[in-house]
Amino acid sequence: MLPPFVWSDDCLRHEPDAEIWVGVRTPATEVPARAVAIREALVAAGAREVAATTHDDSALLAVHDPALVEFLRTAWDDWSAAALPSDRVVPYVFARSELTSGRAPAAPTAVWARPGLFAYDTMTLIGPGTWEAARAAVDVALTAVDLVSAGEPVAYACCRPPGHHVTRSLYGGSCYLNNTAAAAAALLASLGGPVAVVDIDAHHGNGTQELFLHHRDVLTASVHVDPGAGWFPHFLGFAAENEAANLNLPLAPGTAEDGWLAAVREAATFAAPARALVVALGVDAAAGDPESPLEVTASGYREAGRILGELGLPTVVVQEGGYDLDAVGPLVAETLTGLTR
Ligand code: SP5
Ligand code: ZN
Repeated sequence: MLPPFVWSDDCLRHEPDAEIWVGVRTPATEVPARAVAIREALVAAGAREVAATTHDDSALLAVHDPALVEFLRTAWDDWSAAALPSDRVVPYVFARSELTSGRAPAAPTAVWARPGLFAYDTMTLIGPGTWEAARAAVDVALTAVDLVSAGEPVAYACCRPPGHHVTRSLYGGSCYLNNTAAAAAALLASLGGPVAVVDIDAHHGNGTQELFLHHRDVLTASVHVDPGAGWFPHFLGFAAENEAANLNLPLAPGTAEDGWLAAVREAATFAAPARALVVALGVDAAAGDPESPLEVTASGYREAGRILGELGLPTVVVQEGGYDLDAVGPLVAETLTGLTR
């Protein structure tokens, strides 16, 4: 028996089409078909679908700067009204804090300069429907929290766009709002702390780490490909960032089952003192995924689910990455099967 999964059609409204990588427009990999494929696999496996309900902004504003939320809410309308020669919102200047010696940067007059206040890469484009989908993804995650708060042992948020790369005020890495962090904040409010976030996406959960770094009631652990080997998010995700409430477990490119599961076990041990668990479930660590060099199999994902399920904690699973369209559905189904007890 699989846990219930939460769904919103609005998550399909974000169609980035492309990402700008090294200055070149390349095809987007974070596409609506990902969520459709996962939903299909879960329905085929007999999982119960629960419609997302709308939530006010309180959990969202517990983790994000209101200025980021307001920018994302209005960015596409402002951009399209400016009739720029680009069909997506993309930054061309970046308001780095050292540019202004730490002073708050001026609010730019030009619409085309505004993304530089909040974006940290050029790959995370905003178009029509991006806001609606990103906000719906938060509602999906919070509805999964509601199910678990009401006594469901495990619930899965089938959401996109993903969220774990977003900090309090900066978006990037194909992410706009941090669904995982909002779920952790809501779970902390409903069940009490500490809450643990175990992030098994192939990439470091940098946004979630930075959001909760000094928050003793949210333990964050991340198992990911070593950014020091040349992988996103490049600037962080190293073991040197570990402290009482944060554990990074970077792995060499090519790491398969054994090494990955050993790290998942370490993350689970770190999470064990918590009262509730959020799993940031990226299935991009699988062999064959176009965005990562890790080599985990479907049975490895099932075993990871089993390891995390053995903690016996109320558990919200939030979808993050995973870009092999033929594989993402079965990988999520395997993980949830392992988690079910
Ligand atoms: C949520 C998530 O898994 N985000 C990962 C974003 C990592 N993207 C890094 C992309 C680096 C360049 N990709 C080249 C392929 C161009 N389509
Ligand atoms: Zn990822």
